[in-house]
Amino acid sequence: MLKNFLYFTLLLLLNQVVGMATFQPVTINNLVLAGRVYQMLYVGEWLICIQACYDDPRCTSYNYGISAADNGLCELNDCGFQDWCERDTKYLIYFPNFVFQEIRKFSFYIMKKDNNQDGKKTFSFSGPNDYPLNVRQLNQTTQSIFITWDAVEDNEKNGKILSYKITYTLFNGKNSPRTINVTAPIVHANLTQLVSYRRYNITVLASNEHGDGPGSDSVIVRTDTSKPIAPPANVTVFNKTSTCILVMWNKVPYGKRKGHIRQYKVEYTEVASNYAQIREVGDKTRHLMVVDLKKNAHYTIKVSAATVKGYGPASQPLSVLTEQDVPSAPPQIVRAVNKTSTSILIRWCEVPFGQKNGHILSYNVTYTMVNQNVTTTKQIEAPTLQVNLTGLRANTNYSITVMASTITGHGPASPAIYVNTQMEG
Ligand SMILES: *[C@@H]1O[C@H](CO)[C@@H](O)[C@H](O)[C@H]1NC(C)=O
Ligand SMILES: *[C@@H]1O[C@H](CO)[C@@H](O)[C@H](O)[C@H]1NC(C)=O
Ligand SMILES: *[C@@H]1O[C@H](CO)[C@@H](O)[C@H](O)[C@H]1NC(C)=O
Ligand SMILES: *[C@@H]1O[C@H](CO)[C@@H](O)[C@H](O)[C@H]1NC(C)=O
Ligand SMILES: *[C@@H]1O[C@H](CO)[C@@H](O)[C@H](O)[C@H]1NC(C)=O
Ligand SMILES: *[C@@H]1O[C@H](CO)[C@@H](O)[C@H](O)[C@H]1NC(C)=O
Ligand SMILES: *[C@@H]1O[C@H](CO)[C@@H](O)[C@H](O)[C@H]1NC(C)=O
Ligand SMILES: *[C@@H]1O[C@H](CO)[C@@H](O)[C@H](O)[C@H]1NC(C)=O
Ligand SMILES: *[C@@H]1O[C@H](CO)[C@@H](O)[C@H](O)[C@H]1NC(C)=O
Ligand SMILES: *[C@@H]1O[C@H](CO)[C@@H](O)[C@H](O)[C@H]1NC(C)=O
Ligand SMILES: *[C@H]1O[C@@H](CO)[C@H](O)[C@@H](O)[C@@H]1NC(C)=O
Repeated sequence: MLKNFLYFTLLLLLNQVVGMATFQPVTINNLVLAGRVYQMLYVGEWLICIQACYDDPRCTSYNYGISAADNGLCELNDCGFQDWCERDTKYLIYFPNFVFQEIRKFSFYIMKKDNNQDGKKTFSFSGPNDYPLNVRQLNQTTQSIFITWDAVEDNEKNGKILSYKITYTLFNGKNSPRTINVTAPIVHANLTQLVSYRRYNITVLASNEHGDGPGSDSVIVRTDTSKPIAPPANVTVFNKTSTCILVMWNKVPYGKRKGHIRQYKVEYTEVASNYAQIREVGDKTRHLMVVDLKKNAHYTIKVSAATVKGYGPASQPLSVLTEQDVPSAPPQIVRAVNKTSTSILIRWCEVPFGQKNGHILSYNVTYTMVNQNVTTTKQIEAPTLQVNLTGLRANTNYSITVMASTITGHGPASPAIYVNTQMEG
């Protein structure tokens, strides 16, 4: 029966219309494909019937009544006969003055076959057979990932690819995935409003007019590093002395680092002078001994952490007062007045500011009869800055020193001054 078919091609016409060189259209006179008609049209010209079939991706072939008597009946079939579509001729029936033409490879556009339990072939409209290949990142910022992919292969499309659906979620995250659609033939997407330095799990699927195809394998892409958004935790000061403090801290809380922590910075500022100094340590170290501090001075301590993008916020300033120490200088300008034969009035000035090293509690005035080598000490409570030494011997050479004390002890003695008491009478 097949040998009787008259084949001729409208290749030139169809290649223009269908744009498909790989498929050989088949035209058969006086036969129609029965049972697969899904739409009937009356058209004035054969070309309109071809165009109608071409315009509808579901249309694989058509039957067209050539004679005037048939009024230009154009039947669109959702099936052809060349490919899977039942090579036996039971659908092809003799019908004079009609022409049957198959214009596309059936499976190219529409259907997908599968075998159900009783072994019969069934046909159904379906989404693409395959997923977009080579889903990959082109670049990323701290809050966006720009991805692209390859179009689905022609013979897996099952129709015309209309859009791609990108589903993305935090890797191992518990949030429900987000989805965006892009219209084919665009094969890229910019996923935005992401969180920095987090891994995202991205899949892409293609959709045709019948539905979605399978999702691609997930690709894992990390957004860029940014600066930490929180300071190191639990900044604490240990073992402070008058000139040293040991600062310790914990890591920046997980999720707030926004990248690999490269280093830490300890900033310490002497409050009185507002003089700030900075020390940096590597990422493995989470303590710093700050030395050469002023004694009995107020400092504020702040710690911050840096990624490659820079430092994040500093911790809340921690106030520290260094410990007191003994004064590092004696009371200044010690003077004596020898008004009487048994007394000497001693006056002095405070230890210079900055050398007190703490709160001056008292002064010890030591006086020695130079010739007899007899020493006496009087303790004077601060802030008094003078003492009347009484009960002295007349006309005697005394050496006198003064020293200041904090809670820690006494500082150096002032240089000795020598005073003679007045003659008796
Ligand atoms: C990311 O890649 C796209 C496509 O190659 C390009 O147009 C864009 O400028 C790139 N952006 C950055 C920030 O590199
Ligand atoms: C990545 O996404 C896919 C599809 O959404 C999901 O099946 C898979 O479990 C995800 N993997 C992780 C680690 O989140
Ligand atoms: C994407 O397209 C699907 C179906 O075409 C639709 O259900 C979904 O709402 C769309 N999603 C977005 C974010 O536009
Ligand atoms: C993606 O969006 C982000 C944020 O809007 C933007 O900074 C980035 O340049 C965009 N990337 C591309 C490749 O357009
Ligand atoms: C503080 O100093 C003491 C004694 O020197 C030492 O045993 C202790 O470990 C130090 N504490 C810290 C936190 O370094
Ligand atoms: C801060 O210290 C508290 C109490 O010791 C502790 O529970 C917490 O885990 C610490 N934080 C960090 C980030 O180490
Ligand atoms: C004073 O006495 C001390 C010890 O008490 C002694 O070291 C010192 O040399 C004596 N000085 C004089 C001038 O005698
Ligand atoms: C100061 O003088 C008092 C009284 O003489 C004495 O007890 C004390 O030890 C002296 N302090 C110092 C630091 O020498
Ligand atoms: C010091 O004490 C003596 C004896 O008590 C007294 O005569 C003298 O006026 C006093 N000097 C001063 C400055 O108070
Ligand atoms: C008191 O003694 C010192 C030291 O010995 C001496 O330099 C000074 O001249 C003496 N002063 C008087 C008035 O004798
Ligand atoms: C105080 O006393 C007089 C005599 O009365 C001396 O001449 C002075 O030298 C003395 N002054 C001192 C500082 O010793």
